[in-house]
Amino acid sequence: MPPSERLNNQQVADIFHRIGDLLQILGDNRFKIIAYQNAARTIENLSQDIRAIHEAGTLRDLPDVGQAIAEKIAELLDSGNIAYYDELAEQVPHGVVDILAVPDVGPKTAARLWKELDIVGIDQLKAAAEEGRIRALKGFGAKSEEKILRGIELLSKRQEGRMPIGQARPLAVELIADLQERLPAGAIERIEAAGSLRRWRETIGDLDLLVVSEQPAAVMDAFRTLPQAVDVINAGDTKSTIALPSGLQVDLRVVERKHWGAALCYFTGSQRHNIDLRELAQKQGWSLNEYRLAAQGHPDLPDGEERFFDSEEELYNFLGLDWVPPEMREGQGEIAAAREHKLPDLITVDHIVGEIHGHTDWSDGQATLVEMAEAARRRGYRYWCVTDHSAGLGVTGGLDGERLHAQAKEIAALNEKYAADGVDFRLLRGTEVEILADGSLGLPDDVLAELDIVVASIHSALRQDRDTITERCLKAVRNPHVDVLGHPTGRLIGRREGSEIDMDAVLHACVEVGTVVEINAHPSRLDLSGVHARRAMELGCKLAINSDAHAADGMEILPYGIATARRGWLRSQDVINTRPLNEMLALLKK
Ligand code: DGT
Ligand code: CA
Ligand code: CA
Ligand code: ZN
Repeated sequence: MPPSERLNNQQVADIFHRIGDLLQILGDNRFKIIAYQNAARTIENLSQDIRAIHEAGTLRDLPDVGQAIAEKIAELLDSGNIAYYDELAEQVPHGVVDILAVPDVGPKTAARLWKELDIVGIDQLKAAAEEGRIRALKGFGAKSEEKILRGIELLSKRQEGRMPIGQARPLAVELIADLQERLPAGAIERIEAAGSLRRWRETIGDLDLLVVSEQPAAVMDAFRTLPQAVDVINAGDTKSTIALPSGLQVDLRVVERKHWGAALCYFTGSQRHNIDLRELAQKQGWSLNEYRLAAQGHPDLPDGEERFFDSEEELYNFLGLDWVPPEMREGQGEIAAAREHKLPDLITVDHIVGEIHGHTDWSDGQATLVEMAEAARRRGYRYWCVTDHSAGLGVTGGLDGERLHAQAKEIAALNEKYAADGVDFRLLRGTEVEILADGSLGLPDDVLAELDIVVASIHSALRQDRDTITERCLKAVRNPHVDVLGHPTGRLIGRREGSEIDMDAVLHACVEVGTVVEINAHPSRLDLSGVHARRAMELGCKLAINSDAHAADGMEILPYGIATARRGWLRSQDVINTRPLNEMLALLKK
């Protein structure tokens, strides 16, 4: 078998990412760079093996894969390399590309470090930063050296191989469907993805599927021979582990029906929650494992007497607890709350009646205003606020005052039509205005004053030091026109650390002046995080959960934001876009 035979989707994607990196270092055309990056993302998100697609001759049907890229994928799969890649790689030392993995070192910096200081590797970069040699570059100082050193440290510690939940969840859903399809009806009585996926953690180490079946051998066989199983890592009678094309591993266990409650609880975790639960059981004279409770030092029962649970709820109740939603099972006080019957009534997707942050093709969105409004209506929303980017962000077609006025006319016409048709839906006028490096906003006050909702966010100069970026945010939060602080840290999960913002100071200010804080639901952001959302709620902040949709199907990712809110213990009353239009508007600053 030629070496290329073993390339998995991630490895193929990595090569296309790398072409993008090389083109950036070489200062090539922006659109070309974006084309390679998009193709790489498409490939790493595929649920099917890329080789199977190539063999079926349907590479061109993939989104973002044009003729040139399809040919390169084919070349890579057939021959094990891409001549174009080799050609580019020859022009740039290997180590220069490695440097790109250091957080906050982009291609421009890497190119300068290489050309001006001859730095061609992470070790050299580290030495240069330690010796204070980088400050010789124009625009760099002692601070930048510190930052680079911290970045190198972070890189070495970064959890390896965790997949963002936005990638892992669709894979799990598909696995479950495929497995069911490959087995006779009724063979699988129950199936659930447990582990971190069920708790909706931001990143997933591996998938943990749990099944009840009276035919474990058939289930094991179907699982291990799934087309997505590029490797079988473990093959047991009731437990197997496979690897998917992306490299993600999947555990599957088959248990008896009577073990379901205890097993689902055990394999959902988290480990900390499990430990707390086991200790509580022990105090009551029971030992808990993944199958059952067994008496151990129980006042009335002989040691070893067992209790089984059909459902998690029965297990929790037996121990005197209310059932704990999986998103809360992180060992953060949920067991105590469940014991006192004081668990919050968590927000659900159905509570959301509108969104107040989203985009159209007036800026960088893909759909028209009407298309977005109709998408919102199809979700049963009563309102949707269009918040296209302000001009000057470098985003295609950002809006200045004049274009906002033109957009206003279109919005008014649509609202009139809805009213005339007796449709209970309102489009709101807004903007996502850029918080500039000094904390001023990308649009003048008189323009902002006309809008229904102003979302203010940071997309550039994220790497300012803590004091600077906190002050910058505080200034925006305190601006009387700013209603919502959008994706407050700016992080991109697995790709970019958030800013160093002093979140507590910002949240305090939001409470003080009444600025709403966003949970951006996009699975690459989840910003605020669950931890910060809980802090915001405890401080008395008002929150909003938005998809930040850039396309007609963009609101489908809302459940990720809801789960993040649930991980932050939020209830519907903590979130303003669970309120009808007028109540929601009344909760804003102005
Ligand atoms: P991951 O895969 O790193 O995203 O996180 P989890 O939570 O899915 O962890 P995983 O896959 O290692 O194990 C799944 C669940 O099984 C975990 O949440 C709790 C339970 N579990 C695994 N190992 C242990 C253990 O050593 N002790 C206890 N109490 N529970 C465990
Ligand atoms: Ca797991
Ligand atoms: Ca596991
Ligand atoms: Zn946005």
